[in-house]
Amino acid sequence: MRLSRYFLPLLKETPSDATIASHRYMLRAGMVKQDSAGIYIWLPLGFKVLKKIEQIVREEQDKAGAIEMLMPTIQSANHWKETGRYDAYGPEMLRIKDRGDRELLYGPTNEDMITDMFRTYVRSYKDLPQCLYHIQWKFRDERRPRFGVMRGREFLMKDAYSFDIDAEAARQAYYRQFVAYLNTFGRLGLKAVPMRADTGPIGGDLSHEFLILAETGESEVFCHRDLVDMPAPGAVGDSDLLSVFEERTALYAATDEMHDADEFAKVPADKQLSARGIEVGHIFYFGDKYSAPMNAQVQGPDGKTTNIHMGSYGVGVSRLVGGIIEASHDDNGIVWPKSVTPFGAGIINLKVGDEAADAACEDLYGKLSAAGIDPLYDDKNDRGGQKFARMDLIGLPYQLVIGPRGLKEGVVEVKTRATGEKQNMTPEAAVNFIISEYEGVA
Ligand code: 5CA
Repeated sequence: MRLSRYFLPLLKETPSDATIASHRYMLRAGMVKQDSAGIYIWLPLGFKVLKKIEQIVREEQDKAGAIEMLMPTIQSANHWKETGRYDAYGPEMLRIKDRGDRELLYGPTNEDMITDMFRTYVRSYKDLPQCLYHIQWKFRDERRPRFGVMRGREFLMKDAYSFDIDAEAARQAYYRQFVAYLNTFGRLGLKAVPMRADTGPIGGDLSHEFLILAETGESEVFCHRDLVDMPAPGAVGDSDLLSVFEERTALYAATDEMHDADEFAKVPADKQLSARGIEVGHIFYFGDKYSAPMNAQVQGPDGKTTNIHMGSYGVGVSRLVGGIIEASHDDNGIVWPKSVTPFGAGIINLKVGDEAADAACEDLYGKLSAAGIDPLYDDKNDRGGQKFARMDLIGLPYQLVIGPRGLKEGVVEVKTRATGEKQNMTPEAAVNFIISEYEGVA
């Protein structure tokens, strides 16, 4: 992409209502624009990151055997009346009436709808287990939308739903999603810690939240320090799911609501970590909380009908855009992990109109594009300082700086955004360096 042709509306001033880094940088870098409280327009740069995160979440769900589908944003109130949640959910639910006075709502989550769908088709244990997911916009009329996309009213969520014959099988489904979450957050460059959590309006008796630690997080958390740096487990076979789950949950970790001070006191003092965190995922096992009132039953091998055992598994896809920035930024702007960066590298032409600089930039732009690096070429006629600040703000992992002076020596400058390290190399070496840096990033 050529910057001169792109739509990147950067802000010079920090908007006064943006109190945390991710919110400030998302506005300043032209990623989002607030349309009304908690509702955002995703501008091209922000949308690109959102799509990359969504794709990683999707790939890890697919690897875990979940199957993608799509449910509508607008739901009939009838499903919710059947489960008793229509009244229970309260003012967070946006209730709508159509022209025929029928009660509808903008879905805050989909347990009720998917349970209704599932019971329509599935009657036998032979059709289980099953796990279905979608990545769809949700609406919750939050009392205090804040921190930009982190606590929005309209937000993008991945929500998966598992269906099993009994509690044991359902727990296995839970462990499988638990492991998929560790791998998903690992690929996003995050250290997300699973913690025992309250189930809130979703219900159930087994639940974990995945939190990334950040001073600006809304949740208060308590955990064993060693949990924070545990690497993602990678591919885990069915027979090893439980042991990964047990390994991760053996050490103390709980959110505020589930915190047990006496248990926490048993953690060695130098390993006790009390911190703030951002909840980026939340998983639930709730058995027949929805299937019982909705009569979602299957016939077992013994001919008896039983309620389907269910769980649900959410990832805050749009919240993650902010969460990743909270975890990875400095005073100059965002520092994108390679897996979700909106462009692979920036090319800065220090003297647009100079024949040698223009030709070198075009050549680098063509080569990096052909290699799938998706570069952003700053071909605008601005001052160098402005170009450097802009490129630092939007946070691409690598910057190639090309000017007539360097070219006379046969070199361009390669800057690594995260470390600030600068190296001079020939244009060919720069292209190879960047290609090699992206090897293995999936
Ligand atoms: N049905 C279940 C799981 S599918 C559910 O709705 N879980 S949840 O309420 O915990 O939401 C799942 C994830 O969505 C949360 O972990 C969080 O990352 C994200 N999320 C929740 N509310 C918001 C919000 N107001 N703004 C942005 N993201 C949110």
